[in-house]
Amino acid sequence: MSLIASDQFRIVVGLGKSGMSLVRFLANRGVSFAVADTRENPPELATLRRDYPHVDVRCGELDVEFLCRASELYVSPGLALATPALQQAAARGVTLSGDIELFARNAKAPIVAISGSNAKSTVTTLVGDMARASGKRVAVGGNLGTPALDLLADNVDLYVMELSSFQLETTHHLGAEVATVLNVSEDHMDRYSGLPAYHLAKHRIFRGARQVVVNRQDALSRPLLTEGQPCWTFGLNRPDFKGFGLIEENAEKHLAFEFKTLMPVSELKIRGAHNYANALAALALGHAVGLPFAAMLHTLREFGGLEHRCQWLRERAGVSYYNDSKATNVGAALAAIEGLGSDIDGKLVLIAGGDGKGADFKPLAAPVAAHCRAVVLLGRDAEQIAAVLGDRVPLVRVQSLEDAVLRSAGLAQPGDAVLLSPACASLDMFKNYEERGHLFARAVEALS
Ligand code: UMA
Ligand code: ADP
Repeated sequence: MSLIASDQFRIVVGLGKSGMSLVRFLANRGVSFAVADTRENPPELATLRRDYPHVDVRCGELDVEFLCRASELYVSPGLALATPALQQAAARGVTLSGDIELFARNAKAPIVAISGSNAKSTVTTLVGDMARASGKRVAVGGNLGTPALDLLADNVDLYVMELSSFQLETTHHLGAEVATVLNVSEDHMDRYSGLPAYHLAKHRIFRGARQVVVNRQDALSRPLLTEGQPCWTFGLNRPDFKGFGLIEENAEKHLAFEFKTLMPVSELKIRGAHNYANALAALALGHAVGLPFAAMLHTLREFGGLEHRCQWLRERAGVSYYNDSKATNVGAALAAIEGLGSDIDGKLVLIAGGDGKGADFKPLAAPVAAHCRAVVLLGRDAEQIAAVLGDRVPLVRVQSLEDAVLRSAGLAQPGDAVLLSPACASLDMFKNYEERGHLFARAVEALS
């Protein structure tokens, strides 16, 4: 039974994927609603007009008087809550919510809720696969793939949800069975006043959580307030009670729980220390919801990683090529440069640059100096990266990704790796990070 009173009027603000899922949800439950979008031609407009021709849609600048006709606005994660029209509506008593809030009110199965600056998709996919291998009927989505409301169904045993800070801003009470913020580093600084505001948004994930999972090596992942819930931890150091970590045995690193080893890391297909942390986080979340170790370890042995995340493409003339197009912030690029840089015999030729989203690139300087033979820069904020790198390594400027691949192939020596890990969003030059990754892979394939 829906918890929505159908005598009240709602407005869906933003008609992208999540807006369209809200439209389906509200229409199916007979709730009266309208739609607004600041864009003249939002992506789902044609679908809405075809499937719901009677729904009132207002495109273009938001009209506060119109918004104030609603008791509750369901705001797209793509729209900042600081948008003046939304703030004016809120000041006049209209509640600002989002699709995840509605999802939480209506989900009948336990929720595994996963946020963090990086590794969300990898860990969400892993936990989903682990649950499936354990025989659970599992629904996986949220910021990753299928919008949350489209996952609601009666025959689901477990929801595994990737949640962004944008989605959490409009979520008032999630009530997850287990929640985690995997790590916190700067991202989306074009939308937040600073790291504290971004951190606060992410920590809304813990509201009403029955259990929490914390990264022992990232203090910012720890809930600010706890209510005495069970707290599981993960980290790359030795674990303790309720902890997942690494134990060295017979000169080999093993994934471990408390004081017992589970399996050697050499059995994982995904490489690099950051991926050991991801495997441990997934084990902690899975264990919290009662998944058996045998199924979870089987999944870890099978999982080859996601496309565009430090994905090996090919070897040519002794040089390996990696697509890490999903590294859309500095923290992700650092993990790739340090993880891959210390895993290979040679050096990295790094391809970076794009839309920096207001980030501070300084943390790149030391790892680039330690691991890179050269850096090939492209995109809008290339010069900002160049400014922090100075003359530590040779810098090459290019105008296209194809050119970046050609120049990198010329610079790399046998034993080296060419790594696309931009530390930036792709939107200044490409449709999205997937398009950037695919074009990179095509250019790499085209190398003679
Ligand atoms: N926009 C406007 N006016 C509006 C509404 C949106 O200009 O009235 C613009 C904004 O620039 C916004 C963009 O359109 O960024 C996309 O908004 P949308 O409402 O069309 O987005 P959806 O298609 O509903 O996609 C959203 C998430 N997008 C964002 O948070 C920006 C998707 O995450 C998510 O998969 C989807 O809901 C389903 O839940 C994408 C994403 O980039 C993958 N997320 C960020 C990230 O991972 O870093 C947080
Ligand atoms: P998200 O969904 O949070 O963006 P992904 O799993 O898609 O996370 O990975 C995004 C990027 O973060 C990839 O480029 C990947 O190399 C990097 N990454 C993966 N795991 C970690 C980690 N534990 N810490 C930091 N960066 C990571």
